[in-house]
Amino acid sequence: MSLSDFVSAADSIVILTGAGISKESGLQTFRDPDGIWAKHRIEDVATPQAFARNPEVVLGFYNVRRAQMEGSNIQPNAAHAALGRLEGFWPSGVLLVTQNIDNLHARGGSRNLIHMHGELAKTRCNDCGHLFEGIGDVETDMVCLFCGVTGALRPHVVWFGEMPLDMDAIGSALGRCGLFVSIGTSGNVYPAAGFVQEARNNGAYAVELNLEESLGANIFQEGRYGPATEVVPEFVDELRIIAES
Ligand code: BJW
Repeated sequence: MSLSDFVSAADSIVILTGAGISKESGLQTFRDPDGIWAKHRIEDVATPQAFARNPEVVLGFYNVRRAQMEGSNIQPNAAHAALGRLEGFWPSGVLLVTQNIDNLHARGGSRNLIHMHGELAKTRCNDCGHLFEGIGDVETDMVCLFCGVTGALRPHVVWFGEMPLDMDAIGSALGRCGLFVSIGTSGNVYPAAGFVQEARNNGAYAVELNLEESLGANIFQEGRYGPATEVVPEFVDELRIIAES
């Protein structure tokens, strides 16, 4: 059996990505042994309560990660680029939903892109909700230039207990896609970890591309395991053959 037995060019595609796709670009994952959660406690840096309790620590955590992301050594890799190409040739629509807050998918050429956990390059005022782009480091004494409130600026990211972004658009794409692909995510965090079941309930074929089996690996009909820079371009090449046949 091959992919073309389950997928046709008439199927729209939803792709979910996680930190594993950016690992080979030099950004850390969360739950691998050398990951971010091995050095920081979630309760200290990734909840609204942490920000209320100790905004300096939370802002500092994201200032460091923003500076890392903006380093000249951090570039989109072959997996990001392959997904950018896929959007260009696939005839029936590709929606890329990323849990990542880095900017590597856009820089890799993807345009139909939802950042469901927000974007590190953006800053939001917790008071008026205004979104600012590209203002760099955020400090507690900064004033929102939109509403004038001091100390309310925060990274535009989704912390635990907060609602992920664009869930309606994601839900409707999951409801009509013929192929669901999950790449580089451990399947620990909901609602993203539930997308595969949602897509399958609606009849989609589901494929996991990851370094190792994720928590929900048994829900996928197919799994291909290896570094994203190898398995993703190979998979996209197979989709190109289907698109052209
Ligand atoms: C490679 C590779 C290579 C390595 N190539 N692969 C019980 C049941 C259901 C839900 C809940 C529950 N209890 C609590 C919840 C809700 C909670 C949740 O899911 N908790 C779980 C821990 C149980 N979820 C939420 O709170 C979410 N909101 C929500 O549910 O809203 C509804 C609601 C609102 C109000 C009240 C109540 C409910 C929000 C989740 C926010 C997640 N935020 C973070 C941090 C913020 C952004 C940031 O700082 O970057 O998002 S946590 C962190 O995990 C980050 C990631 O996006 C997310 C997912 O991680 P990811 O991408 O999967 O990374 P890893 O490290 O886990 O996995 C990497 C994988 O790559 C591994 O498998 C490697 O093997 C692989 N890999 N190298 C390919 N080279």
